[in-house]
Amino acid sequence: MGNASKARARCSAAIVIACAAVAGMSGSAEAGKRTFTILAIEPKGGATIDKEPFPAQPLPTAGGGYVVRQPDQNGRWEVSSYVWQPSQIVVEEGDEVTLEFAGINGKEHPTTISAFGQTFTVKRGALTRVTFLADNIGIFGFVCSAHQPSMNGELIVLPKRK
Ligand SMILES: [Cu+2]
Repeated sequence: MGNASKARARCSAAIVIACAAVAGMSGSAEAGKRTFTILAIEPKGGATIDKEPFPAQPLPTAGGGYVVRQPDQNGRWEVSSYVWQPSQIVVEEGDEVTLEFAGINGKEHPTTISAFGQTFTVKRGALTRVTFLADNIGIFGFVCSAHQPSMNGELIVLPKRK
């Protein structure tokens, strides 16, 4: 096979993969019922001051979304942040959306999805399930008021494909 033929073969293989991905998307959307699991988690990192100095400009902790621990007696300092994982959910207009929030880190997360009239508290070790009709197109927040500015998610509602 010449170089041009090889290039064509690679190209058509890429197109097949792309088409399969699109077909998969429409397949999952056909049912109109979409369910997602969203974890409340707290990634954490740290070091000792002999290896890395404590940050001169530490993270903004006032809203509770970031936690900074000053160096302890051994010189160890830590930073963490409360986040939703994943923090973006994509659905289509008209889908019946179920979000299952799982509390992993943090005692509780008072949460609102104001665009869809949902207010609830996600507790550690529990699943909090909300179901609603995505009847508005746009980008809508799911927000934990206890952990700002980091614990914000977006529900993206796309126009329904014809
Ligand atoms: Cu929270």
